[in-house]
Amino acid sequence: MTARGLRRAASRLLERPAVPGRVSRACSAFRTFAEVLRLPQRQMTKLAFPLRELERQLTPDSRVGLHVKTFDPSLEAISRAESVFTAGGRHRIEYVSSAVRLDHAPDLPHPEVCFIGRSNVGKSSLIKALFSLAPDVEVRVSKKPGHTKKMNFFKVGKYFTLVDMPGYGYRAPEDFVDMVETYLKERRNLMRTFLLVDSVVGIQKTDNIAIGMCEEFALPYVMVLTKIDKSSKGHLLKQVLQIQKFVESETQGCFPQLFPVSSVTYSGIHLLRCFIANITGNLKTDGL
Ligand SMILES: Nc1nc2c(ncn2[C@@H]2O[C@H](COP(=O)(O)OP(=O)(O)OP(=O)(O)O)[C@@H](O)[C@H]2O)c(=O)[nH]1
Ligand SMILES: [Mg+2]
Repeated sequence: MTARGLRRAASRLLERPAVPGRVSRACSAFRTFAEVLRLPQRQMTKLAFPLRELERQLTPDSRVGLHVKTFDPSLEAISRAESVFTAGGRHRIEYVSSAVRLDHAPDLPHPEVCFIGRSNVGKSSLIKALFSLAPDVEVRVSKKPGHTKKMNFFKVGKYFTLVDMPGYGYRAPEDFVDMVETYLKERRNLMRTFLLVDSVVGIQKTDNIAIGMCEEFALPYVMVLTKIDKSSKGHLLKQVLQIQKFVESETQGCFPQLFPVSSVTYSGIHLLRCFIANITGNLKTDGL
């Protein structure tokens, strides 16, 4: 796609209506991995490794390929990664600043990861769940699409920076394309982009445009399937298989393993913490 074509496609990211989400209840349990480890085996697996649990639904001969073992850390590695996300002492996890233009973004030396996706897909909620062990950090979420209007930068001690992006699609901010496209194209320390897809509706047209953008800019990105507490196992399995097939056949830069999560039940949150700690170089890889 030419730069102009991409820009035209990107401007369509502003147009599509989002599917309204249900109001979610707050959940304070299972923030820490120690709490998850105390659960009976089956429940523990469901929370820690949602893909592994889904795999049980398949007949043995069709299991190949669902639970891609590209990133398959030990329980011990997941526990260790938690310290990166736990504020305390000199390890401060804090909001730094917001920006509507890349040249207003804070100049931080650490590796950076960002979260993109349709408005209302659950970006801010996911970040809030990831930061639930840093109670002083305020991440604002809303049931109304288009809530996050700026790029919000959070510093995770001396380890990395995390960026909450405005959503594309329905009620996206007018300057979305200039803001986000420029950020994705030019941010030098951007290490990984997390592209969130709603498990209830799967990949939508606007998601395809965002995927096209990540591919065009040769970004390494990872797909996260959100709100898995809202879907039946059967529906979730169908989505996972469809998206994994799509990633395998249609993408170059996308990590082959999908991360299903729920910011309500904390399913998949601990694994994702471990993945982020790992890719930002903050988890020793031995024992993974
Ligand atoms: N059931 C359920 N609801 C969720 C989950 N994650 C987010 N939500 C709800 O989805 C709505 C949107 O969440 P946000 O996190 O604000 O979505 P966002 O992607 O940041 O939206 P914008 O800032 O508008 O782009 C809120 O009502 C959340 O409570 C989840 O895992 N499960
Ligand atoms: Mg938001």
